[in-house]
Amino acid sequence: MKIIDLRSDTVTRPTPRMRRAMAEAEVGDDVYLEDPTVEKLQERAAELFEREAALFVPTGSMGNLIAVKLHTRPGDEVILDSRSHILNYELGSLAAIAGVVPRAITTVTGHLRWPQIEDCIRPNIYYCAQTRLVCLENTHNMAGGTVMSAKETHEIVASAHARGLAVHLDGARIFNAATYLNLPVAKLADRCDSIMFCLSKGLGAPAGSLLVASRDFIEQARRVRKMLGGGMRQVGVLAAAGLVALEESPAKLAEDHLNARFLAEELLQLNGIKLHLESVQTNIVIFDISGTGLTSAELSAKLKENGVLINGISHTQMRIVTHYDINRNDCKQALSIIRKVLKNSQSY
Ligand code: TLP
Repeated sequence: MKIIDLRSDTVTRPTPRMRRAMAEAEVGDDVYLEDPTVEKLQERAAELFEREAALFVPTGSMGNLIAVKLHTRPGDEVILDSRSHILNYELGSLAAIAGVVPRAITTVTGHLRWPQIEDCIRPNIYYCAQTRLVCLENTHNMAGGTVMSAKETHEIVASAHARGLAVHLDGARIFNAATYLNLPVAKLADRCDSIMFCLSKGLGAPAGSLLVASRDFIEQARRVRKMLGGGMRQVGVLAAAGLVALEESPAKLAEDHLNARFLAEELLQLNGIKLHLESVQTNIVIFDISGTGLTSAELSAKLKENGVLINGISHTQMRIVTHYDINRNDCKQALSIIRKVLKNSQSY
């Protein structure tokens, strides 16, 4: 049975070109700063974001944690959206390891606005924790892959800097946002003090993320990465796939977005399914199944029996993520299986 895996864009397998590049990669010990392929990837990332330097990190979570740790001191406050990845899916590492207090703001689109942020800044009184950092997420995963515009980012960064706050961008899927807006990623990162982006989401590399910032920040980040156990050795084999991903994958994202849109429009026709089409901007579709009488765990299990993998994100909500291993036919097939499974369970 063919498996159609719509759980995440992290499930992609390396392309033939990536595999060849990995096999042929020139490598060295990166802890000694001697891996030429890692150096090349870091230079390329810095160049794409028009920044001084970049650091290859094993995961997006580690990249985010290093940034939070460097921008703050224990006891400081960090403002972020209540559904952000940093707050919800990184094991509370910002509190457990960086020692900071998250100040979560509830938003509709996943994207913070400056007035909301400003309201949460702590006064400069000795008995108050001090607000040091704002974390943005573009695209916003749990809001359904929604995009923050360059203008909105610019407004927040300019205002945050004027108040002495740093801004970190969780840009795990920043290339999807750039595709949606038809802008270079550098424009979307604006003057954010640090940016993390993932090679292993829509760009399809097997592993790895980059932290991009000033040279000084990246020097410090290298120390924290080592402290967290993230100093890797002949890791050029992964960086080589990352370089290919940066070259060949951004152009493929538009198709993932069209497939997500197609799936969303078709899902909306089904009894018991609700979703907000306006939030389907990139490669993620979040939909509500309360009207089907099934829980997401039940529907997920029934779909799995039929070769379609879709995870729940709550009892009543599920998430589909499109990626380059999914084509339009896979989408059509997945839809017909969803229709069949729903029909069978609703006729009971
Ligand atoms: N997201 C994964 C899961 O952890 C939910 C996914 O399947 O979407 N920032 C954002 C916005 C992310 O979506 C993710 C991963 C990360 C950071 C963390 O990246 P990794 O998995 O490399 O630590």
